[in-house]
Amino acid sequence: MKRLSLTWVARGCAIACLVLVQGTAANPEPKDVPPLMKTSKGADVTTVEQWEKTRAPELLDTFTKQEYGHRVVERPPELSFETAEPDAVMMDGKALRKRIRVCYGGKYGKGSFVFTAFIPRQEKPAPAFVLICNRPAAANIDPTRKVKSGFWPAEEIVARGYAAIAFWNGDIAPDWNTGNREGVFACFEQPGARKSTALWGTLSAWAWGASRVLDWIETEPLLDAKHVAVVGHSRGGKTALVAGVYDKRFAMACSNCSGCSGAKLNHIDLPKSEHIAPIVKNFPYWFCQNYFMHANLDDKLPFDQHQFIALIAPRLVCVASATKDAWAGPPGEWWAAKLASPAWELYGKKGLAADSFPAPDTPQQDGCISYHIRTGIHNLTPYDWNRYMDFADKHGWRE
Ligand code: GTR
Repeated sequence: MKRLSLTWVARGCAIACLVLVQGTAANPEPKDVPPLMKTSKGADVTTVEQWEKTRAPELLDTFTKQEYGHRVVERPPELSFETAEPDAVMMDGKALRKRIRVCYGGKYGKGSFVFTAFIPRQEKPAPAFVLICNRPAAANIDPTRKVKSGFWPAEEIVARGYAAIAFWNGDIAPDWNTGNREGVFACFEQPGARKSTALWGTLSAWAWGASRVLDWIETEPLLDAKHVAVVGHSRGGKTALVAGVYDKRFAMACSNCSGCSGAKLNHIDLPKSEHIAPIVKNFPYWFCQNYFMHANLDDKLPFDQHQFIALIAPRLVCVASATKDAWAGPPGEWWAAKLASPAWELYGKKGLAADSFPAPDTPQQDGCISYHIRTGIHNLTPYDWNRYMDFADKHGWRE
């Protein structure tokens, strides 16, 4: 009897220690996370100057070469905007719809895509949300509004005083494996096999498309180009972070259920979540080829997604998860947001101002990083949109 109880005491201690070290199964904690505020030479980063001159550039270089790839073009010299359809007053007179064709050309070809903007009819230039739509366009971003989808609740966005702008990712580059030879790639890269393993994948290409929409926004007096958020869900949510990191003109990036290679930290044990091996097997074309060598090394990666999110500081970031979306790894998404926060602190701001993973449907929005976990499945819903707009309101976007 005595021996038995001692065994149980020992077991209890062991479990308690494990919980302390690793967190509970429901609330796992990260392990061996690569440092954010230490340069590759081991110096502590304590000032904005060190961050901006040394640490942020070296992190950006790492993510460019190891994960998302190097863009062969940013804003191309040959870029123009055409009216794709005459402007129309819609939504019971509440919105002006513009349909714009972005035309671009490179050394090897020309391309174009059309996006839709619903602009609230108001006195002041409107702040805007640009959706990178990764779902079928006709069913989700219908410019006629005959088909309405919660994925892009344009009427609600306009009613809250924001312009609702959307484009379809497939118009920039196809979401299947063409060896990155079609879409925008084909205009700017020499046809044939790629010579470098560090060239951009489609996540970066789609984010490039969002930046071209922003180029137009800057020309449109009805819009407030200083207050533009980029939004995406899942692969689009990964893309929204890429857009926010590579284009500092975006004042906010909203990464909805983005998971692996988006907002999810890799240095955390979430067995049901997506890891690098399956993502690079199923979607090799999303990344640069150098990313493939990190398959099965998630917890040994010398870099991690909190460092990527940190590159958006001191601008605004929203990270969101859903309770039934284990594949995206919600605790990993929360932890990446949390561990990115010291970058905001350098600027005298707060990142994610919360100490623990929240209960469902209780947004954490006190700092410059917003986090919420919605009850429900992997999706982008009006609930998520309203939290993003709450956050923009909170930061004075409509004042
Ligand atoms: C999944 C993929 C995820 C996520 C998702 C989506 O198949 O594994 O990384 O991006 O697709 O985009 O819906």
